[in-house]
Amino acid sequence: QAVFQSDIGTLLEQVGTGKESLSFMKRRIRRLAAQWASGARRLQDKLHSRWREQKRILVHVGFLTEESGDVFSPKVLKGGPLGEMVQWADILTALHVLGHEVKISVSLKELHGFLGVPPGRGSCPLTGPLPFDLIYTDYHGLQQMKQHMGLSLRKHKCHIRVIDTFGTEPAYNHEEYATRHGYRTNWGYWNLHSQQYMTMFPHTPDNSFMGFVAEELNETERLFIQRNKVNNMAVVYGKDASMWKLQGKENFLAILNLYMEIHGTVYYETQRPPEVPAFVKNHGLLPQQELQQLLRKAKLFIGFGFPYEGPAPLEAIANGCIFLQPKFNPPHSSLNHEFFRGKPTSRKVSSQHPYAEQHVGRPHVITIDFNNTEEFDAAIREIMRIDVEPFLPYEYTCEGMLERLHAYIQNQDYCSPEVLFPPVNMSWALLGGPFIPLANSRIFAWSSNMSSFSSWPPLSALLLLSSLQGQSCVEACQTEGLICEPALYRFINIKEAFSALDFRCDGVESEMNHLFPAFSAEHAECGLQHDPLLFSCAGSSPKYQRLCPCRDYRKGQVALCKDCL
Ligand code: U2F
Repeated sequence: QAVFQSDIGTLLEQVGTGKESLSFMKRRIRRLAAQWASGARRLQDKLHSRWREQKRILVHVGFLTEESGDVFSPKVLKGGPLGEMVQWADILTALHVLGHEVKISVSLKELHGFLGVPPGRGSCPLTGPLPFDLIYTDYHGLQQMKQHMGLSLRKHKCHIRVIDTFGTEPAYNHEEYATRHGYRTNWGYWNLHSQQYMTMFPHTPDNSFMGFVAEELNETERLFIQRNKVNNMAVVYGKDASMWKLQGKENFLAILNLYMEIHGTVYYETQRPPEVPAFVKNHGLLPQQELQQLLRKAKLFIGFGFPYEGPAPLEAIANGCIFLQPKFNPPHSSLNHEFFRGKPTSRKVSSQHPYAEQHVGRPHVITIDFNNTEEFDAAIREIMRIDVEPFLPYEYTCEGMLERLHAYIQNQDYCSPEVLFPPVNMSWALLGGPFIPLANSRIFAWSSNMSSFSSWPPLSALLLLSSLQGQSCVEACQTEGLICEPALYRFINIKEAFSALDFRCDGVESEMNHLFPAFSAEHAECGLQHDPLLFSCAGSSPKYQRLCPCRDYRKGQVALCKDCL
């Protein structure tokens, strides 16, 4: 049984030393320890001391290994990316606090040691059982495991979870399909279940949302912040001078400067970086704790378009700032933007921080066209005028992250073969299928009279609907206030789903197509998905109306359905 633990001493010992990245992670773990402990207490109460299985977990942080080049560690104090380190520190803490048996590896040598693979002999299959129930790693780590575990990786890969910042879509993950249909990238094609990829934000329901945490405030801090907000103080998002290079920046910085005192936290060695105008008060790169203090005073946190989808805007909003960011029109994606090129997703990024735009929104987040001077000017004046309270979505609190990770660890299972295949029930033919219509809608629920199949999320969460032509299942579920749930696809990948939705099929084909199950009106053809690894919420075509498995979600915790805990 797993027992919640609030003492982080043993975790800190395990994280090791010798790299700036590890020191950064340890400082963060220490700083947030009390917050994790109280999150754990609240979750424990909520779960009423339910039995939780203790898992043996290996965390292999591939991008920090020397063997992958470790480009991040030397830049920790120089304005390089910290988002990944923030997330790994939080994952480690969450696993530890949940009471699992965690081993940490940041080198090939440690990886070999933990897996029991003899070192230095190239690809050497792991004989015997895997000594872990779960392995959290990243794309670099996956590559290393392939090289050093050889074929045995295939046998054990259902135990692997890949921390993948921006997400991987099923069409890119499926090796054969990706190669045949132009979705092959340097990263994808591992033939995992798409939900084995875990992202930093809930970018796509095809992957599991792992997340991280931001600082939580107590009542005294909240009051202090509200009393001490400086209405004309702005902090610019961007710790590296290159992030200040946005075209047209002079224009809107000049406007901002008319109204507000502008602060920056841009790394510099000896002199002010030329990209940062003289009227900006640059503090240099700050330790996380000091950045929080600055954000507590500031009213505005303003992004220039890069970095994409980082943690800092959530920290700013949690400290009572308004986040002002540019809208991207057209949206940025791997098809049109260098940064995303080669990433295994075609997701359209509609602003610098789509999560902030879509899941938080006004008054905490204002997303506008920065080239429109009048709109920009009006936004600044509005920001100075309105009062906003500090806000942190539940899913980014310690309790929220612990709750989500607990649910994944106890319920997600990619090892048993039945997670792939549709249920078969002889009596459906007589009863017309397992779907029953909800009153006054085109949505169908799973009939509870039908024999129960084991599933997580449970079948009680399943709601079947069809998309419009040209619409993805992400969008179709969203328009009904629901979320697409790929784990439930196997239940709607049956002929009976087409009849429930009143699609008259002249023919039924089973094909490898990431848009299937779907109906083609032109040919009155119904297409079932041939390969369950291709079940995909993302993807659309004007030719098809897709069949979508949707579910509800908990307020502030989009990863979990109401019956999921
Ligand atoms: C994102 O990475 P970044 O590291 O650029 O993300 P940020 O949002 O800037 O913030 C990461 C952390 O840096 C901290 C801050 C955040 O928690 O508290 N920090 C700080 O300690 N001192 C400072 O002066 C300023 C910030 C994203 F997370 C990555 O996944 C992407 O690879 C990257 C590129 O899009 O953007």
